[in-house]
Amino acid sequence: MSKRFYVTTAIDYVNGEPHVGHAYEKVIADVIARARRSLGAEAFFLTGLDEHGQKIQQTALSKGKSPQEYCDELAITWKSFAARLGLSNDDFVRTTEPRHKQAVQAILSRLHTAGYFYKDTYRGFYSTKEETFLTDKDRLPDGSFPASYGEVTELFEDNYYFKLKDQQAWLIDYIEKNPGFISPDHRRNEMLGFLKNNTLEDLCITRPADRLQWGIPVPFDTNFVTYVWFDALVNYVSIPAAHGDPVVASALGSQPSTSNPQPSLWPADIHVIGKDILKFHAVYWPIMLKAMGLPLPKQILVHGWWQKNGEKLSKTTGNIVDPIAVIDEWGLDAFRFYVVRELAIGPDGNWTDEGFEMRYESELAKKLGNLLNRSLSMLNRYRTGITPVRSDELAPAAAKIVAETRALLEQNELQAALQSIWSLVNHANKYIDDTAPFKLAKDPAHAKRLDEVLYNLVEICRILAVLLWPFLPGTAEKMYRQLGLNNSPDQFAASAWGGMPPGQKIGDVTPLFPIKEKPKV
Ligand code: ME8
Repeated sequence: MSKRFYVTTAIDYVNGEPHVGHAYEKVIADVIARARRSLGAEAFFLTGLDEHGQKIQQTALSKGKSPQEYCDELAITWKSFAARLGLSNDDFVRTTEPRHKQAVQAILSRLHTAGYFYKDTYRGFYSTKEETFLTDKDRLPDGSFPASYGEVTELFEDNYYFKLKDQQAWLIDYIEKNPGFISPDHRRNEMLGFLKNNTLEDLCITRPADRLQWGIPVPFDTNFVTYVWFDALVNYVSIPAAHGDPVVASALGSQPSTSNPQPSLWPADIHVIGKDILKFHAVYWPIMLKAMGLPLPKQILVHGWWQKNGEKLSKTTGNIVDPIAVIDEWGLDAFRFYVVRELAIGPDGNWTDEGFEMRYESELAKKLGNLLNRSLSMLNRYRTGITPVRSDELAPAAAKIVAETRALLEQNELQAALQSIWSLVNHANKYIDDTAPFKLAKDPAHAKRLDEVLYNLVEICRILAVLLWPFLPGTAEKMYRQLGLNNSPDQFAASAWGGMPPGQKIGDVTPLFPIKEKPKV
């Protein structure tokens, strides 16, 4: 049975504030999913929310709500955030849903029966804020724990542990033999360094129910709930299982749907995550999967973190970027463009309002917007808005950039793909300057040459819409409407030269990215 291309994001903590870092990650995954669909693959894009844990329980109770009520309210904000980002996700997982909880419990039962877990008593320190146990290695030189852990309490409690000690050697071997498994390379090296220089501690996969009720009950011992990370990571397979994925169903011991057999999703093609949660994805998750008898994801794609004006994002200091405010003011595609164009997937990025406005004005309004506007206005003025006969003058230049963009999209080099697309924008703007259609229009003897130039310009605009669709879907659709085309530019194959039909009447011409008047000082 065929396999669908499957891309996921980290699932956000439901009690966090949606910020530019969350938005960036979701937009990158969306561009990847759309690019694959445009290239002809059947792609499935999953995002969602991480809803269990002590912090949620505490906050909900302090507000006089049940944790579920509290999560339900917050989930509305996050779902509308996803919609405002224009995400084309095929599903939205919430870890409090029965379909997810069932999968977590099935996995726990199977791994318990297979002897992967043991029970032991823990005595030591615990950070509720990070929901993690601390060791002496976590202490500062003065013996205290860093403030980032919040209040640290001493604990003495029983828990279940996942044996990790025997797992280190195969994982190192796997990462070494599969160079694309963790991308970019420096993150792969970071993980190899970690695995080679440390002995893995067994992973505590439960929390006692008398301390934490807001978690998935452990099926073989109801005195415990599941550790949030064990719960959260499973979303990547619980949703495929819910969609009838035969590979996951057999690992979970459930029956795949025979009435409506689905092409498999697992293994995921790409997990898009931020740099801070790499260890969970590159160490614990592969070990969990191997124990379940499931293949590993093909790639963990690790992005960097956004700052603003060179400083960490922080609600307390007010150093924030509110993606919704930016979208309200500048439009969704301007936001999507800036984050993908500004930051390659890997390094950290720095948001500046000046940088945003500069890219808006120069790259979107002046280069792309003006190209379409000038081309269509000239077609209106000189040819009553009717596309002339086909001419192939710019076909070789377009073909070269189309091929380059395709290769970059296939490698998820999104920033470079945008650079490549803008090289076609620049080429076409230079073509206007070089051929000077406004001069040609003055002399009827140049009518044929003017026809050629105008056809080449509208055809380049059409091809640009196709190339831009995964990044700026709304803009790409608008470009097609202005060109008078009724279909969607959502198929990469339409970037082949000659798609603009001669005799086509173009649509209404309006600026794609209006220049904002600056207040006078
Ligand atoms: O870690 N810039 O959730 P989360 C870029 N629930 N990305 C950022 C960022 C920033 N300033 N701040 C956060 C969790 N992120 C878990 C994930 S997955 C099974 C469970 C990224 O809400 C962060 O790196 O804290 C992560 O990939 C995502 O936002 C969600 O972070």
